[in-house]
Formats: sequence, structure tokens, C-alpha cells
Amino acid sequence: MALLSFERKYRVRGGTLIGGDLFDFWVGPFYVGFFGVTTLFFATLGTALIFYGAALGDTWNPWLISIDPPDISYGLALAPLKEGGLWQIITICATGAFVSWALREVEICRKLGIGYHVPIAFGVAIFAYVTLVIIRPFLMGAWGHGFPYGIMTHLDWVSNVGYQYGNFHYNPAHMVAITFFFTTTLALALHGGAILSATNPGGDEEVKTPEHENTFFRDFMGYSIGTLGIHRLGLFLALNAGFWSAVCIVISGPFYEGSWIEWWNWWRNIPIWN
Ligand code: UQ2
Repeated sequence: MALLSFERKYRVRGGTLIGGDLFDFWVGPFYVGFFGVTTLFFATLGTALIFYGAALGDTWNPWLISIDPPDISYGLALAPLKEGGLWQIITICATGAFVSWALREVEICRKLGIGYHVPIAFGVAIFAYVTLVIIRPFLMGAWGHGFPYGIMTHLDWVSNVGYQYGNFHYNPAHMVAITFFFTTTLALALHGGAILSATNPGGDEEVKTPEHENTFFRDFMGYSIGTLGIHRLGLFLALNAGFWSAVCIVISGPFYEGSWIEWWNWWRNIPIWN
């Protein structure tokens, strides 16, 4: 189908999740939709509040600006704006914008008649963020357990919380998450290399086909996962990286308060060699 007739077939009303025809139109290349409007609302309000919070602080150095969550003593209550209330509203805006963005992706998928793989993938990233600033603080009984919104301060938070549980590198879910992150980069490097080598072979060589990609990996390691399979594997690896990151932080505090170094004593205590 030519691009223009494809556009005519696809750029029609319908497929919305809410509100029927409300905002069911495009602005230039961008689909708007109900969730485009809610994204814009939350993102604009959240960004404005970040600038307001920065103006209340004592620096405009971008590296040092920080919007901090409330003190632990506020528990799960709303805090005054300047005492962490801004952080609370900004967290609502961020979550609202991310979820709106995912639902706008869903509406576009429905219009196109494609699967929901992209919004589901984005949903796992949202889940990791929500675990850090909503689920874990809620389970621990205070919004103050969320991380501060600042370039340096969020790094300090990660470091402090990591060592509060001994050393996060001994956290088994952290180990699994890191392994998935690394394997994701390995798979994408292999895949990117495979695609570029076949489509852009250099010299006067003609463009090659997926058979060449399959044959390379069969000659090389006796196995080719296939052109569809490599994308399934890539999505699987990347989603697991985000998922196990969320698991590794949500078990630290709500379900285990000790040191992850000592956690491994269960292994030394197995009766066979104890
Ligand atoms: C492949 C294939 C591709 C690829 C890649 C492979 C034709 C163009 C990269 C090879 C990948 C394999 C065998 C899986 C490796 C496993 C891990 C955990 C990294 O076979 O099919 O399509 O891009």
C-alpha cells in the first residue's frame, strides 16, 4: 500500500479507549487523543512545579537543584508544599503523564491494528518508577522513602539506600537485573551488527538477506534464533532488566531489612556442609 493511501486508511476516527471522538484528531504528524491532552496537562503542571521548587531552593546550578520528598515523620500524609508537598504533587504529575503516554500508545496501536507490545514495554518502565516512589514508600509507611528529584541528590540516594542494606551488589534480584541489562546490550550489539553487516556490507557487495544472517550465526555458533526470535529475545531481556530492578528495590525494606551480604549465610548454613 502506498504511503498516501495507507495514511487515508489509518488516519480515521475510532479505536479510542475513552470519550469517543473527543480529541480524536492529529496536529501535524502527532496524534492528540484524550490521553495526549492529559499527558500535556500533567507534564506542563509537573514541569512548572519543578521550576517553582527550584526557585524555592538555594541554587540554580542544574547539577545541584533538588526537589526532596517529605520528612519520614509525615508518614503517608500530605505534606505542606515547601516541606515535600511539591515532591508529592510532582510525583502524581509524573505518574499521570507516564500512564497517559502509555494509553496514548495503546490508542495508536488500536487504530493501526498492531499488538500492544510497545505500551506494555513502556508499562514495565513505568512500573519500575512507580515501585520506587509509590509502592515501596507506601509499604514502608512514609513518602519520605521516595527518591529526591535532583541530578546529584538522586545519585546520593541510590548510594545511601544501597549501602543501608550492606551492599546492593549482594542483593540476588539486583544481580539478576544487572545480568539482564548486560545481556540486553550483548543481544542488541549482536543484532545491530548483524543487520548492518547484511544491509550495508561495504564495497560493491549487494545488500544481503536474512538467510545470510541465519547462516552467519549457524556457521559461528551452530544456532540462529531467527529474525522474529531475536526481537522476542530482545524484548524479553529488556523487560526483565526493568522488572528485576523493581523487585530488587521493593524487597529491600518492605520484605528484608538486614544486610544482603549476610543474607547469603543461608547458603553456608545448608546442613550438607554445615
Ligand atoms: C540471529 C538472528 C538475528 C540476529 C541475531 C541472531 C537471523 C537478524 C543477533 C543471533 C542471536 C542468538 C543466536 C541469540 C544469542 C543469545 C543471547 C542471550 C544474546 O540468530 O537471526 O536476526 O540479529
